[in-house]
Amino acid sequence: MLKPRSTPTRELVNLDGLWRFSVGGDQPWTGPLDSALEAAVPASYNDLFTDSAIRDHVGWAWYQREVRVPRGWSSERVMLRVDAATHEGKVYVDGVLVAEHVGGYTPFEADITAHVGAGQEFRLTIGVNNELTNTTIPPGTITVTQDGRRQQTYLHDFYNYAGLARSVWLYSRPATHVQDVTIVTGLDAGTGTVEYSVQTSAPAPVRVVVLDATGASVAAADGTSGTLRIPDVTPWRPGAAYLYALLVEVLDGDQVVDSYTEPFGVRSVEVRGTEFLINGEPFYFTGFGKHEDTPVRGKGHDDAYLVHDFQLLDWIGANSFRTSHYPYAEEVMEFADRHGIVVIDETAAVGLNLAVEGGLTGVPPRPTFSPETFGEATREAHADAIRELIARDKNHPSVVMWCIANEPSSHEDGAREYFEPLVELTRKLDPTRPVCYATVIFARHENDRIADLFDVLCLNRYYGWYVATGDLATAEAYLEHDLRGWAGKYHKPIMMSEYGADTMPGLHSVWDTPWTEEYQRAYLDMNHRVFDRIDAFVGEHVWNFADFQTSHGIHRVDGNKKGVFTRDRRPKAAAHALRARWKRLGGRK
Ligand code: GCB
Repeated sequence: MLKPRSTPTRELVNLDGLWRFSVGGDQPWTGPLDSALEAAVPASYNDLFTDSAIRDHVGWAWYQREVRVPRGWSSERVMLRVDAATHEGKVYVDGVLVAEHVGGYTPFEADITAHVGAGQEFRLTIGVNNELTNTTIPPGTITVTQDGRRQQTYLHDFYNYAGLARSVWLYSRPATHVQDVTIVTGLDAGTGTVEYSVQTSAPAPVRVVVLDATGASVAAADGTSGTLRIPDVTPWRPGAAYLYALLVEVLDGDQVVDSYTEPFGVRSVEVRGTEFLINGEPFYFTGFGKHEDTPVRGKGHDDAYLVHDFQLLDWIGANSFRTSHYPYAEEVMEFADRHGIVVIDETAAVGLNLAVEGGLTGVPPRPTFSPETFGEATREAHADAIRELIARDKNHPSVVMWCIANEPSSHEDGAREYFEPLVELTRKLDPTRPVCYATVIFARHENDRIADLFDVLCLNRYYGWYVATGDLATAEAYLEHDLRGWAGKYHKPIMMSEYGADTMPGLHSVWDTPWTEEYQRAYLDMNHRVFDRIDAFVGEHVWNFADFQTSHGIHRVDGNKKGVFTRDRRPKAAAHALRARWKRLGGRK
């Protein structure tokens, strides 16, 4: 799905700001919302209000505002685009339902031309539902308390923020228009190859031009698909981004009826043996699993935090991050493209794992993969999540790998049957990027059933935290044994996609005491000693970039404290040690 952009043939109106807001209500789209509340867009609604009934609400919440269609749009299609409605959205124009969408982290849009008039105002109501069930991605369970309140539980730790956490747009589009653009690049000595394919809404001649960063034309072609060559290409490299743009024009005779520009970078990605290659050169990932999480806004996108987070990534020597545990805002992906940060792009499939209910035994009280638990309907929702992620992010040079699940119960019966078709689907949709999943600690090389289907072994391991807590010597032995097992069994690159220790800033000790700043540092040092001894190792992503909000739990103190930065982005002691290591490594082993 194309990002809405302002072009010579398209206009864009941003609908962010304060919207009327309510939870519950009977058919609230039929008239003005009966509520004194206003909510900020973009933001999760949960932390905006002091009323815990709103924060903990399970079900539909409503946003409403008036919107005026620009008067010059009388011969245009009028489109409404919601960047994200978590987890399900319904859009009403005056009383009419114009769009419905399930999946909280991917965009959807509707052609509302038939319901609005140029220069006229309409009432826009958007319902968002935060319910998670066996057939949603991510999954969850709704229970009812003794006093009749509905409660949402889930198998991931981050808080189930909901609402309109990203922008809402009104835009105009010509009747005959560019519907989709796919760009696949390669490097052939000093020449860049650009395979493109354009989908239009109706058959029409198409012209494409490649523009370099100065706006100069460097290649051009006619037709809806083909391969362009850029001589003396400047590749997109980690830490040294360079972007070209593909200008796509739909023609009617000499007239340009639609014009759309898609930025792209020329780079290649390949897994060869135990190496991860970008532009043919071995790449070593340094960075983090992140979250979209800030005080008050929850998962609301915020450009100020975006800029600051990337400044901190640069400061600490991180060259990459994983979009744990859901697709991030498109602004984040484009920023990564422009600033040369490498991204592992993850679906929201986190928590397909009932073994976590068995505590550290890893023995599931009931099977994870079954018709009663996670079955075909779950897999269909998961397939949709993969389709929508790839449709949205396929042209980002920063994205070098798809991660289709976090910590599924890959050691259980049924895991292979569940995952095999999803890996096939991912490869069919994008044959150019490697595919991974992040492995839970219960899945060891001896009992995991799916690792051979994937390109890179991404391991989440917490030796020294959840296992061998406070005993780094034992943890070091366990970790090395575990990693050598995988390295010995598979001839694939291995990276640590999560390792971390909860740390209260300001807590200190001369001993190996969990929760202290010294312990976080010693824990990371121990991990790094082991990583450096494993040849097939291609990267390290610390869990987490920053502290983040979670649901309640006796092992959570106002959230997850494994951040290397606090929730307000101040460095803990470990940040300085990581910085020294990552600056020294410089993206190479
Ligand atoms: C994990 C999960 C991550 C959690 C983390 C933790 O394995 O993948 O979402 O936040 O552990 O800190 O417990």
